[in-house]
Amino acid sequence: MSRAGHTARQRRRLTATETDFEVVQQRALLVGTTAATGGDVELAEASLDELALLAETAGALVVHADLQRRRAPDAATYVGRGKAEELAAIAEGLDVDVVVFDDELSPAQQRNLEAVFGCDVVDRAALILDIFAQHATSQEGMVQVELAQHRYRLPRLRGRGAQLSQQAGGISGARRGPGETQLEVDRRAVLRRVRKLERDLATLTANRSVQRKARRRRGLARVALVGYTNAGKSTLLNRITAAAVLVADQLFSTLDPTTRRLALPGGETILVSDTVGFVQRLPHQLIEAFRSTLEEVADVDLLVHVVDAASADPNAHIDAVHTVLAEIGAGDRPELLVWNKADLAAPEIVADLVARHPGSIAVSARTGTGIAELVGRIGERLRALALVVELHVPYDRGDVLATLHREGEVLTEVHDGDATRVQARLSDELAGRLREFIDEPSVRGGR
Ligand SMILES: Nc1nc2c(ncn2[C@@H]2O[C@H](COP(=O)(O)OP(=O)(O)OP(=O)(O)O)[C@@H](O)[C@H]2O)c(=O)[nH]1
Ligand SMILES: [Mg+2]
Repeated sequence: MSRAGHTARQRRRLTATETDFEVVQQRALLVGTTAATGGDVELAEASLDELALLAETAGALVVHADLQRRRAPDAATYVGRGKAEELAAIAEGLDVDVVVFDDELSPAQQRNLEAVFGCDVVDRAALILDIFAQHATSQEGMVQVELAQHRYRLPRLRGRGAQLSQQAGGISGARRGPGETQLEVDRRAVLRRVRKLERDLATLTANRSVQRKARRRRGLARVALVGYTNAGKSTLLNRITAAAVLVADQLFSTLDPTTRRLALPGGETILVSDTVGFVQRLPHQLIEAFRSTLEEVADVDLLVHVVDAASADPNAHIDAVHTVLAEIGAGDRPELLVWNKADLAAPEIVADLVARHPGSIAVSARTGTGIAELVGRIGERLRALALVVELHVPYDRGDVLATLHREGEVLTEVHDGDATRVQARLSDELAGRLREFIDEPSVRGGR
């Protein structure tokens, strides 16, 4: 056991006895490698920055971050034993309580690394699950997070059990030690809990779909604010609906979708939902567990994709969001790209972002700049989505097809002769841009 482990424990004990209510921040050391990003150094750096933000959101103090160039993870210790020992010395010197790896660790790697470091070792998925657990407030959110945590831990139980059994039996290869029996008991208990949670979730999901049907019957158009975590979705919803949605400067402050009514200048009422923020490499256990919540997104008429214009790499955030959207079956929804925090970013950068993404709009949820225009644009996009046009897209214009899929709603796509015939709902603005490909007079089609 290293000194770092002891001091951490002592510090926790001191807190409990001497200063009852003080919360001690865990001191965290972060480890990233290029193995997690297919060798790409820049991506690995961005991912490590994001990990630091995640660690801080979880309440930790990041005291050191280490990026290692590595082609592939080491099977036993992820970074290689020599490197792990070197990092353990740094961790001891900095009095580290927890080491966070920016990738998924196998149960064996995690166990071996804990032995080397003499303190807690967690991976990116465990950290994100932790944050979700801290922030879930609704019944459904809490059930979903607990389910994801159990699914994450189940395969790791076996690792721990094997270790216990080896300690108890003392002979490697002894498969039926007392630890193994305890392991089976533990596994059964967890599986029982998982099945109960799945039943609870099924009931809650059924309620949700009843609510959704009722909304549909009322015939209101539906819009969802989606985007990378901390992009300003909740602030923007507050701004455009004057709704009392929780706004906080932390990641994942919204775990439960909040839906608000919004009156458009034209007089029609629509529904706008806030959603959980996305990050790169969201643990698949979480996506599974949150599927019912996220499915609502696959069902809306228009996605308002909020991007932090002041972030270091907005395009990486956009890609991460598109990946999650595709995973939950919402990749085909029409999207309105909104550059938020225009007050923070340099004006020329904002202008460049808007120019590079035709149809996008810049706003500031904080100052209110561009909000009226955004509301107008949402109304226009929704009305125009009822406009059905036929297009003739030559085979060498994959870019036009991509635009149609991203900004319009493609209804049918037939390949004939030298072109693709597409029937799609488009906004007036997009129809104007693609005028040369439109070959049928527009018709109004109801939804
Ligand atoms: N300067 C500036 N800050 C903003 C703007 N919009 C939001 N913020 C701030 O950004 C932080 C995150 O805002 P939220 O609205 O909680 O972001 P979110 O996208 O809902 O985040 P999650 O729900 O945690 O994924 C808060 O501190 C907001 O005050 C803006 O236009 N300008
Ligand atoms: Mg939010």
